[in-house]
Amino acid sequence: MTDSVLKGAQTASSQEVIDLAERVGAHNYHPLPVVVSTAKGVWVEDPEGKRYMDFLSAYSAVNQGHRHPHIIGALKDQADRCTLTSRAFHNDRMGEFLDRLCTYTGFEMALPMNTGAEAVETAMKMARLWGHKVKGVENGKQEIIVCEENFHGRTISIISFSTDPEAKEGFGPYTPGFKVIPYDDAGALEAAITPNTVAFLVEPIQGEAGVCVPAEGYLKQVREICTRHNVLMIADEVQTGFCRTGRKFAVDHEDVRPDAMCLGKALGGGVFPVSAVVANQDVMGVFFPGSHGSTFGGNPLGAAVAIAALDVLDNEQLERKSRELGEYLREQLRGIDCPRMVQVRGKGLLNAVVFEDGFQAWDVCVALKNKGLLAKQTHGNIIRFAPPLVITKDEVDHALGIIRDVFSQIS
Ligand code: IF1
Repeated sequence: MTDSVLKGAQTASSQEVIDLAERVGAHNYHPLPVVVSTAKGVWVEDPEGKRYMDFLSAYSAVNQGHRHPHIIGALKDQADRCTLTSRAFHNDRMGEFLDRLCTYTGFEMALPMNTGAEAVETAMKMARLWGHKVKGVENGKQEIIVCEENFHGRTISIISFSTDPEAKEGFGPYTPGFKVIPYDDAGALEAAITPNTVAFLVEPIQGEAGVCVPAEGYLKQVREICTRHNVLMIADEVQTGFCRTGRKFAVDHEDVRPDAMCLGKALGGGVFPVSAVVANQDVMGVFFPGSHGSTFGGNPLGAAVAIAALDVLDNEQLERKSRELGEYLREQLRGIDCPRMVQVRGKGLLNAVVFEDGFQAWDVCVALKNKGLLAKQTHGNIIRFAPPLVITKDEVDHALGIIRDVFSQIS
């Protein structure tokens, strides 16, 4: 899997790499003690040549697998032509990219950004402007409703409505204009809406919360309530989008059309940060020149990569693979004899194994790593299993062998 040229180039040991990063890097993460130096498909390799299966997929940014040849080809091709123009000029790839994205999502317009958090910020600005200009809410009074245990990114405005103390405490003053309600509770949404409510921002499956799948019918009820009160339903599909959950988008499981979707992660095919908001003209039409933007948003390199990333989803039938292999993976995980495991949940290849309250899964993740599988715990007692969607059934079986091995040792 490793290109021979790269092999010689990497000389530092894993420990040296970790020590250097710990010394000069801000300590805003606590990663597993593993260094990835090369990667292909489902597999990654450390500087010592040990191979691991990637069951995190960069938090679902690598749905198409590491270094997919079609995407890398598009990246190299475009790198040889033009990489950045800014939006002061047109580039010859952005329109084609947004057209492909609109076709893929079924929306009329798209606004390109770079990271998921920027897509969420963009959607919230769009909702506030729409609320003012179209719904007639006085500027400064617009309210956006969000859910407890949400994760939408790391900007000041986004963490202002986080309910995770680690993400929020100490970063005040906070941005006003948000109301927090329980997740998976349509009644709470209805009760929270006022004449000033412009939008409900929701993850169709909550990722960071531990892959929390709402009750069937929740998103349909949300859609109905938002429509009745003239409130925008904004789905954050940054993590759940692009076939991760076994449908193109997680809202598709309930055949729900939100008014806007925030997209990111896998839109960049695991190689380049590309994000976007999609909506119809009646909502996105509120933007005018000067109202929003980004130096890198819509850049031709990202556009070329995103087009190729969308190609791969279709060409390799990743929607179907994600659905079928996800069902198989959950069924097999449920069959593992491990008394401290209390639940296996998820959709498609976005899955979590929940252990008893108070269980510390860090050691389990280290044991999985030592046997050749990379996964990360969340909330201490939950382990996410979310491999690239290009994984084969044989590879899933190989992973299950490692997981069975490790889980059966848990006392
Ligand atoms: C970190 C979790 C995943 C997201 C949703 C927007 C964003 C994210 C639904 C922002 C980002 C990340 C970022 C990463 C950890 C992570 C994560 F553990 F927090 F929940 F994916 F599982 N909306 N999710 O999940 O996108 O700006 O990062 O591109 O450490 O922040 P971004």
